[in-house]
Amino acid sequence: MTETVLITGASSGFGEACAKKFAQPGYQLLLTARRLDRLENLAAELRGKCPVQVAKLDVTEAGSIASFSNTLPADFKAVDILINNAGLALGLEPAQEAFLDDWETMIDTNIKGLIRMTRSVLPGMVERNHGHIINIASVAGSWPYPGGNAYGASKAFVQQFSRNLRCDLLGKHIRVTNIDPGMAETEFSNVRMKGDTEKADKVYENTQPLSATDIADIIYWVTTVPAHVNINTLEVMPVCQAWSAFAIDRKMND
Ligand code: NDP
Ligand code: 8X3
Repeated sequence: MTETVLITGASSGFGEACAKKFAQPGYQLLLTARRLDRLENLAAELRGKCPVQVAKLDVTEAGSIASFSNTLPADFKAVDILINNAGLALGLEPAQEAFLDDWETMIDTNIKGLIRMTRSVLPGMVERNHGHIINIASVAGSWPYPGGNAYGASKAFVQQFSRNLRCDLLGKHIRVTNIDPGMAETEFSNVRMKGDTEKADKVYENTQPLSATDIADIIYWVTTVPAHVNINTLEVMPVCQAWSAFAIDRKMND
């Protein structure tokens, strides 16, 4: 049976690496993002390996998701694996200085986009009693850090939404997996630093971060364990990353 894999945010980073990983016999790919030119180039590269469809889709626009679903070719309508990957961080300012627009964009993309995609695909999975939803959250959803404010909170939503989906889907052959990557070198920091390449490069300076391929390999693996096995959540960091001691201010009472 050919599995249809729908990937959001397939134009770079984890999404693009997932497209390359799943591009093999037994799969067909639905690649979505806002940058259609990138998707078309990727599809041209992968079409020799498996069937690929691309669609411009902005997860922050409900209409974009509806028109995408309505225009899918009949043989691509039954999604077996949904990789809810589209997402972003904007800024690292402390909460009192952060831009409300940035917070709203993160919420619209990381939370509302992800639940819209899920709501659009899930009824079909339930009807067919078959499917796997993979939500990309982050270590930032579990562990606070300065400037993580709305980004981390949006990823905490994804983690709990993933667990709650499992409760609602009990009794169905539908799996839900939450993936929490740590520091990975993609376009993520460029987006977060709003195009300041120097600042973005500093994030990875003198480290060996995770690569997009590392994450794609993990995502592929969680879909290939036996059908009765559900990987609920998987947190992964590069070896060079760990936690730090509690921060304690010793000057406040001076
Ligand atoms: P990239 O910036 O390389 O990729 C992000 C992808 O999301 C792009 O393909 C982009 O496509 C897409 N995207 C952004 N906004 C929208 C939107 N409104 N509608 C549709 N697609 C959108 O970063 P990563 O690959 O690193 O990020 C992928 C996911 O992984 C994100 O959810 C991120 O939060 C998460 N993550 C990343 C980590 C890291 O260190 N890199 C660690 C932990 C989690 P386009 O612009 O073409 O629409
Ligand atoms: C991205 C990982 O640590 O930069 O979600 O927030 S981190």
